[in-house]
Amino acid sequence: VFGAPPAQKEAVKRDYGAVRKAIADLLEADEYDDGSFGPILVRLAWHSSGSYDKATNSGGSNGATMRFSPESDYEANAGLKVARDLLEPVKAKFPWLTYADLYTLGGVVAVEEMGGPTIPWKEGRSDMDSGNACGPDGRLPDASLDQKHLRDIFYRMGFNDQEIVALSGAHALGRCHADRSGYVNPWTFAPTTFSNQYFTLLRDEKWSKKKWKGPLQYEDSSKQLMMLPTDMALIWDKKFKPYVMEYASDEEKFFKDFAAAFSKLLENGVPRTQGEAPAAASPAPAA
Ligand code: DDH
Repeated sequence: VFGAPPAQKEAVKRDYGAVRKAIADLLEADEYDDGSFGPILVRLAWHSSGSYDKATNSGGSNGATMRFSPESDYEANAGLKVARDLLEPVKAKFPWLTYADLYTLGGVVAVEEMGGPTIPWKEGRSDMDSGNACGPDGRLPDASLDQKHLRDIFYRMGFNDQEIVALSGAHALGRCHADRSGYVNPWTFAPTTFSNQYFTLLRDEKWSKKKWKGPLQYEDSSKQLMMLPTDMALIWDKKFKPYVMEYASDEEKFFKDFAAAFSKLLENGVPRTQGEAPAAASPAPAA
């Protein structure tokens, strides 16, 4: 009996393992910053996603709208062109891959390659083809502000206090650049290793105001490290502080909570049919 021909097999095998490898191969760079593009890829994934507004279900990683003006020019996104340009050859090699999936997977691979936890991630984001869908400016946190601002920004995305502290632990990675944010220096002594060092330093170091003409930031006793006002808010606020102390003494707990919160961040606003989202990205219970 001759029935209909078997459904055409998808012409291109969507090999995400090969994509992950291509991203991992880009990370090491002796001449760049502290020797890795990992931190800036994490920041790209975060800023692509952190534009999410739960109330209106707008913004977020779906769409990869940061490729377009005005979002590409928002002050908070200064410097991220480095990360977007870095990923272009990966997009060229795998044309079926969306930018929105690439920008989020870039952060996931970077965290994992720098020694962090496995981050539940799933493909399925689509790309917008213009800047019409860019969220408004001002949805990302302003480092000069306080705990009230942190809560305004992150509650808007659907996060609770524990998740705010866990996500902030990403500042174990990377550094500030005077020409991008106005701030200088890294947060930790190992800025290309994912660890709980951000929390141990917040807990153990004596942080004082840096004496300089730049924006208010804090420095440790060696004067090599930094904290932003919003970082300091995590130990000054009595509800945030217990999580800082917990993550400083229990790196495994930090890794577990970071993986869940970062996965949720990258899922925010991504249209999914029920049961389709990666397991750990389901909403965390309220604190
Ligand atoms: Fe951040 N971040 N971030 N951050 N961030 C900067 C760099 C990096 C704030 C401000 C700054 C998160 C939260 C906050 C990373 C990841 C994450 C810089 C320096 C500023 C300023 C930029 C520059 O000069 O190049 C503020 C404020 C907050 C907050 O209020 C909570 C979160 C949630 C993440 C995350 O990934 C989950 C990373 C990585 C960097 C290092 C980038 C680099 O180039 O190195």
